[in-house]
Amino acid sequence: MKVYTTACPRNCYSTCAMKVQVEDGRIRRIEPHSGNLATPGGACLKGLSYVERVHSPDRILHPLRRVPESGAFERISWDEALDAIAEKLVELKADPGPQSILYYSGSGTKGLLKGAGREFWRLYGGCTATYGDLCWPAGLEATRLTLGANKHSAPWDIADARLIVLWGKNAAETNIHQMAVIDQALDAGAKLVVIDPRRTQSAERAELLLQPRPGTDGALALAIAHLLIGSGWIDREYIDKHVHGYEAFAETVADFTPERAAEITDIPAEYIERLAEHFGTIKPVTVSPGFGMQRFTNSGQTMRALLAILAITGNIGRPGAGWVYANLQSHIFEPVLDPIAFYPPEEPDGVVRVSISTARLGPEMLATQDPPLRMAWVERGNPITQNPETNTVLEAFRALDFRVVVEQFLTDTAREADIVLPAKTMFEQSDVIGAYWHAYVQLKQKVIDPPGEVKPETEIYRLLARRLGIAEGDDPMIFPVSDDEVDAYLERALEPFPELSLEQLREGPLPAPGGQDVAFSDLVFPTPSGKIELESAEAEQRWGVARVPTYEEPVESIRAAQAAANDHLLYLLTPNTKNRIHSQFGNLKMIRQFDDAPAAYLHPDDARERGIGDGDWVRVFNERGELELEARLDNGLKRGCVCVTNGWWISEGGNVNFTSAARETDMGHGAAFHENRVEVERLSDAE
Ligand SMILES: Nc1nc2c(c(=O)[nH]1)N[C@H]1C(S)=C(S)[C@@H](COP(=O)(O)OP(=O)(O)OC[C@H]3O[C@@H](n4cnc5c(=O)[nH]c(N)nc54)[C@H](O)[C@@H]3O)O[C@H]1N2
Ligand SMILES: Nc1nc2c(c(=O)[nH]1)N[C@H]1C(S)=C(S)[C@@H](COP(=O)(O)OP(=O)(O)OC[C@H]3O[C@@H](n4cnc5c(=O)[nH]c(N)nc54)[C@H](O)[C@@H]3O)O[C@H]1N2
Ligand SMILES: [Mo]
Repeated sequence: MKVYTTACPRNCYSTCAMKVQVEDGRIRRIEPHSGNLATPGGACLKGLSYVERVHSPDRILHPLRRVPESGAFERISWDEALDAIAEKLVELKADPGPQSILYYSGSGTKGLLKGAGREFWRLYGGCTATYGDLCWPAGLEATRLTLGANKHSAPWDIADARLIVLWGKNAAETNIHQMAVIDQALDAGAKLVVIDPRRTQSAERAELLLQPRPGTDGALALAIAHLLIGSGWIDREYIDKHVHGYEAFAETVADFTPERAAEITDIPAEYIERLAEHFGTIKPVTVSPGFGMQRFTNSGQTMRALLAILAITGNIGRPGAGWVYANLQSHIFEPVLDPIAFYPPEEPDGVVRVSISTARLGPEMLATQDPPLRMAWVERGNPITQNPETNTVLEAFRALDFRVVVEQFLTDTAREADIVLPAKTMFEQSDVIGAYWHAYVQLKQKVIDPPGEVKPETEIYRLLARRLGIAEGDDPMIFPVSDDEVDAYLERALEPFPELSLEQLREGPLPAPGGQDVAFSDLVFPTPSGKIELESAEAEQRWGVARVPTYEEPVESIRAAQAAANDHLLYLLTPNTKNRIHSQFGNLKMIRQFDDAPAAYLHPDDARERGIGDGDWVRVFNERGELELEARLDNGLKRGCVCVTNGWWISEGGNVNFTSAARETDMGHGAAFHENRVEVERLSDAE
């Protein structure tokens, strides 16, 4: 038996370090690695389930071709698969041109070798790429505009906070290691406030739970700022030295009374006053906003309003204080993860790319002209399930001539493919990864050979490049294949950082060079004014929003619906859930024993009004689509909301994105799919 150090590359805050026991080419056991101080307890159930996932009988182990007549998949050889793809690529490049191919990559894994895909399509002559992101850009952009950079204090700093606000974040399920540090703070007497339309597990030890109407947090934040200013609960000296635009901001919140916010948010004014008093009288304060909250058409402005509370109370740059959103201090290699890179590319390399919005993938794929899209290549993503407006995404994929999906499992997206290529897992090729909560650089180490005929993406691209006669295809520094080539590639990436070496990373995580444990402790803010910007000219120029944070009613609000006599009167919440990462892990026995079918949670009063009882079979629907599933009653849910977790596959009956809209957030080109009005009706009784 051998034990290796590695790290989990899923799109998740924790990015746990772990030790993997390997025997006879099989992963036997996953254990904690003490080198990552943010994840001392080790991996969650999902991480432990890798012992099943990697060796699952459902894994795709060889190329597959869809038989047009029957729709079933048949096994083909790599030569057949690559020849067919190369032939298509030659044909499309000549006519109608390389931009007739969509290259779509999702968030299935982290790592530097993801760059091979971008490089291949550049060498091929271009493609249609996507800009924006499903996950976090409105908040990234709001933070960049306000603080100048996306970084936050080390995970353990929150132990020193006296007030912690989990604002639209369900850390108990999505960042479980953060909950352990929050517990330390609470044990030492800190207060926890949770702001979420659901009573989540994160609220178990909360002193205050505020349940806003979805999409209205901006109004809550502006009223709190109003009360802080009115009561003199602000840090004048800090504002004078470090805050730009305070006067303009104070003016806009002058009439944002708690009564006005109570009317908008549906939170009683006395609770708003209590939270303002907490912000005004307790120090230090850490606000940890979720990503879930910034997927509305007004959420960039909302995030700026939340940040303003911390700025005017002097809670940025001090121990135990701050804004814990996304910590990109370990993103030292990849300009890709800079929010700027989410904007439509400016083609600096001279290769023409058409670029379409990830949030509006379906409609924009269909609308693309000059040339129209003919083929798609998908890797590391499951856009049929995870992107908004599934029916349009399906229509757009089905309108193509040819689809290639590189996957580990037959997901909803893989099922739409003409050719499915088997993908490696994290254990089958080494890579260097960063994180977005702690600031460690880690080696995701190869611990077993790929099973069956699985080939890593770098090898797939090299083989295709050869077929296409792309000379650079054989360059191991572009498409590394053997273990030695991969090591050389990673060593070159590490070269500029003498603090980091592959040798050391094999033993455990290393802190990213140049990081700050207390973010902005130097009170240097890389904004145009050098200060925290409550007023931002760039916000106005780039995104067309007001220079200061303001509140706008979300486009798809229930109030607008009531005014228009629309009868879809429930907000559909589609949060993440503990035992899945989006659409991954749900196909495993270890996970299904806890959660084996999707359910729609309703407040008992909303259910009663619709004649729905616990366990009844219901239809959740709107003009964009529908899903049928079991209803469950939940007293902890805000009235007017229905909740179905995201990530269930179509074949499991739970794909929430049938109902969501392909719409962008106000900044950052994010996806505003949480603005989703639905109705629920009973179909039949509980069995
Ligand atoms: N177990 C697990 N962990 C994960 C993931 C996963 O899929 N599973 N995904 C990872 C990824 S990619 C991401 S982006 C993060 C997301 O991490 P979180 O932001 O914590 O996750 P969400 O579940 O999207 O949203 C959090 C909460 O926001 C609430 N919410 C919805 N609308 C509103 C609103 O208008 N106002 C307020 N105040 N709250 C609202 C929801 O009810 C939900 O409880 O988690 C990461 N970690
Ligand atoms: N309604 C609604 N929709 C949402 C969300 C929501 O809250 N509500 N959350 C959104 C968010 S925050 C996110 S981040 C997205 C996530 O959406 P996606 O980025 O599409 O992520 P996953 O669903 O995790 O799917 C990733 C796929 O990559 C595959 N994969 C993993 N590793 C590799 C690899 O090394 N190579 C290849 N080729 N494939 C690999 C996995 O098997 C999996 O099928 O979903 C978004 N969609
Ligand atoms: Mo995400």
